[in-house]
Amino acid sequence: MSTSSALHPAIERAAQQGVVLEMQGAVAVVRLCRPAKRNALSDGLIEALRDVFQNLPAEARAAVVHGEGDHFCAGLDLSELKERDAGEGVHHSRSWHVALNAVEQGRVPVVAALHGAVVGGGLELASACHIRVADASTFYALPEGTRGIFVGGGGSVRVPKLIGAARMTDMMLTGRVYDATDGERVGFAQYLVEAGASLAKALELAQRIATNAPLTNFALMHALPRIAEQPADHGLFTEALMASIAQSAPEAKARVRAFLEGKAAKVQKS
Ligand code: 1HE
Repeated sequence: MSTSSALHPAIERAAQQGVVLEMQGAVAVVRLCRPAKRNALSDGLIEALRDVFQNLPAEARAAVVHGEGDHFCAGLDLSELKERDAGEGVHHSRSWHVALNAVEQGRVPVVAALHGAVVGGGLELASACHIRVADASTFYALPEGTRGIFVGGGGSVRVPKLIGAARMTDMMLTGRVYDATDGERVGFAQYLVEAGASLAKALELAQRIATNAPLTNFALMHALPRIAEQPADHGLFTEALMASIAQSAPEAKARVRAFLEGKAAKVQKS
């Protein structure tokens, strides 16, 4: 792994604030580096996450997010939960929305490598990623309910899309914690691996994603979520537009030709 000297100044600043980016080939590896506080997301860390994802190096084709230490992320830094009035609270929540939108709606697909606590705002961050790989130590919770607050980092929008509003309501009303196995069963993670193996698996997936045609990745990140929320007739129309744009790209033509000429991999049972 190498830290490129040509990184955007905002990325250099982010590293000082606790979010470190290192390039591994075409994969941007983004690490939350605040293990003593279980990677709790202070305002500085949220700003740094935003800056990193808004300024990814041009060569990045996929990204991985992971946390240093024993936990992925303990959520909002509760020590910063000061006496905010309603207006300040709205702006604080909106600052999270900007940062996590930069993750979800940025330039490249993002794979979250989860382990240990994935709680509160940490779960909101994980939910903004496109793929979640959990290891056996992972657990998921939304302690906002028991802390007398509410999700504010996009959780009420993104978490129900993964597990449904009923399960999220239960988590927040009762403080229910899902372990790694049940977390995968209900839809938090698409992959479950042995303890300590989530980063390696996430990197493997990101490296594969980085070889996709960029327009395909774009369609999956930006068209699919919108189509899923459109009325069926609108969705089918948007799909037709996106499909025609993707298949008209020279890269798509070359890939299809390679298959027809027997030069591309077949689909194989895993
Ligand atoms: C923190 C935080 C934090 C740890 N803010 N300082 N999130 C929560 O309610 C989760 C709170 N955290 C925990 O339940 C536990 O810390 C963990 C299960 C994540 C990890 O337990 P453990 O035993 O490994 O660590 P620890 O001893 O609890 O914490 C180590 C230190 O990190 C300790 O500080 P120290 O100075 O005493 O060493 C903790 O105070 C500190 N720490 N988590 C601040 N979250 C946009 S809205 C989102 C709303 C939310 O995310 S609410 C949910 C917040």
